[in-house]
Amino acid sequence: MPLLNDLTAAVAAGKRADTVRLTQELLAAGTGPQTIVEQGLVPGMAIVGDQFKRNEIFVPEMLVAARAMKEALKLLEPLLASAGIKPKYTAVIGTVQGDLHDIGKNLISMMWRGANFAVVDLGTNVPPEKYLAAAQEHKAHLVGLSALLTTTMPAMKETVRVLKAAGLTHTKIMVGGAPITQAFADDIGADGYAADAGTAVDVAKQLVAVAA
Ligand code: B1M
Repeated sequence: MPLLNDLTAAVAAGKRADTVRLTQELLAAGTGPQTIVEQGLVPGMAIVGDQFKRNEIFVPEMLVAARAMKEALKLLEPLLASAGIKPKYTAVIGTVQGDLHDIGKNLISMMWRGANFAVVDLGTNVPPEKYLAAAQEHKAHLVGLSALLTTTMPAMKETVRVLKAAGLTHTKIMVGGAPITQAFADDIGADGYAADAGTAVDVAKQLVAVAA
């Protein structure tokens, strides 16, 4: 549908006013809110994620696109809620204990929302027990840990240990952040690792597909 394609392009370009207008036009034309999310907004954020992975765009452009999507979601969320439609997968995310950096974590959170995950953001300086409680409470398919300091990498390791020890069978753990590598992720027993926000969406989708 041309309007859905226009919406995808508007989100990818971070055009907030166009994104809202096209969402309103699609609703007025009788398009369901779920279709608008899945076939209009989510593909737009997927384009942004791919461009970011290829270094064609940078953090500011991603933030602008995510804000455009957020404005459209404000219109759609009440309609989705009243129709009882929820995202299929839930993710919990936070920056590990002792670490106050949240710009990267917020980007991942926005990109996961853009991929139609329900995201519970625990903020920064999150102790292992808080991740565990949130994963249990929200029956999370995915728990995301971010760390920006070499000094907080042990907190990431401890969080993975606590989550694994709890035996959450359908919850996968994904880690990332500037000092984190695939080798470290493997070493601490995480289920997945991503180096950037675009890859974090691909890895999240792979992990939940296995967990579900
Ligand atoms: Co801090 N800081 N900082 N800092 N800071 C770094 C990380 C540092 C490398 C700077 C430096 O020395 N060159 C250094 C760490 C050195 C090290 O550990 N080896 C450092 C330090 C030392 C500190 C303090 C200790 C400084 C001090 O007080 N002496 C202190 C620590 C406070 C604390 O956390 N307890 C501190 C404080 C701060 C500010 C508060 C001033 C501020 C944070 C503001 C905020 O986040 N709200 C800050 C900032 C801004 C930085 C730099 C400049 C930028 C970090 C950033 O936001 N990058 C950083 C130096 C740098 O990176 N150039 C630095 C942009 C962001 C989009 O990237 O977070 O890497 P990033 O996220 C990426 C990927 O890593 C990945 O995807 C994201 C998007 O591509 N990713 C994931 C991240 N999380 C992921 C999770 C995933 C998957 C992928 O799955 C779940």
